Amino acid sequence: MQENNYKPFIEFSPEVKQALRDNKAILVLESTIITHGMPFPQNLETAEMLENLCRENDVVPATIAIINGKIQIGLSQENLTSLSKLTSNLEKVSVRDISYCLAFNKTGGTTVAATSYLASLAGLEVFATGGIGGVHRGVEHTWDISADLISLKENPVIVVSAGAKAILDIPKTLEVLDSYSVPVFAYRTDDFPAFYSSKSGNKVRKIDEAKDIALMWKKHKEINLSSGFLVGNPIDSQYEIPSEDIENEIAKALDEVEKLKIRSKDVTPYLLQRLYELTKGDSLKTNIELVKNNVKLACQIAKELKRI
Ligand code: PSU
Ligand code: MN
Repeated sequence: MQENNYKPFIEFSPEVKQALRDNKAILVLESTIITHGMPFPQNLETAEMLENLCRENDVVPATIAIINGKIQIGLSQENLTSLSKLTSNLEKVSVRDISYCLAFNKTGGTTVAATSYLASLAGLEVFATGGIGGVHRGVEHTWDISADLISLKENPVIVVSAGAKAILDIPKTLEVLDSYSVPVFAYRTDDFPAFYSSKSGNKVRKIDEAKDIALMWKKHKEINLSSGFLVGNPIDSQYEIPSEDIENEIAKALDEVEKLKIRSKDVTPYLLQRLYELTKGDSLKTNIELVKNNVKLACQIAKELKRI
């Protein structure tokens, strides 16, 4: 099946091309986390570490980005370096931005939404990230609902994340996913995780093994369901920031967003950057640990899918 997913306008790295030929397990990674989610040099170090973690697990990493107006699936060292330098000409590419970037030779990091879209275009099915975007707190005033949720409805991709950030309204985020009929699971717990914290207090379906996800995915596709799956993977308690400990910082950062009238695609990067500053770097340490944890689980799922 892999070869006929070939699209001339997608540039695959040699490693990903070979993996497609050999029908090897591939894991998709996003790149907004590099361009807009973490400071330099931790963004570059983390991106490299995650790719190597895949390789150690016998899975080929396919980090997706737009480089000079080309859809790039699997990045070279040069690509990674240029995305990590955080220059002002790097775009945060969501689905709405892809056509613009392709037409005008732009370079940028793809969000969960854009990465899922491009992954499914290329026939790739398993994707690990840190946290997904969702319904923002105060949505009744701002109408700010991440395109990540719509992309989960529209693209058949298994997204492994540490849940939704506590900067979001998690109950409303889960309600939207419910309306969109996106299957949502949590790994070895029934409590949907809250990114920096392992629990949000919102109940979802518990799954215990990667192979259970693979089995459900097979059924999902057999009956022509076309949404993604969302797997919430809680951060290990030794690395978590309990919600009481970060709630004040979140409130402060949200207040600033309101006062400074930060809107639309700038909101999430601003909140992440401010939490990094307000927690004196602790939020970044946690962010790195949780995305690592997600890559490990997603590698298992990608391999189970090849097995069944
Ligand atoms: N979570 C992180 N770091 C990030 C993001 C999420 O820890 O950089 C990014 C993801 O790429 C996600 C995006 O898709 O933020 C959501 O942005 P928005 O809220 O504007 O949809
Ligand atoms: Mn938004």
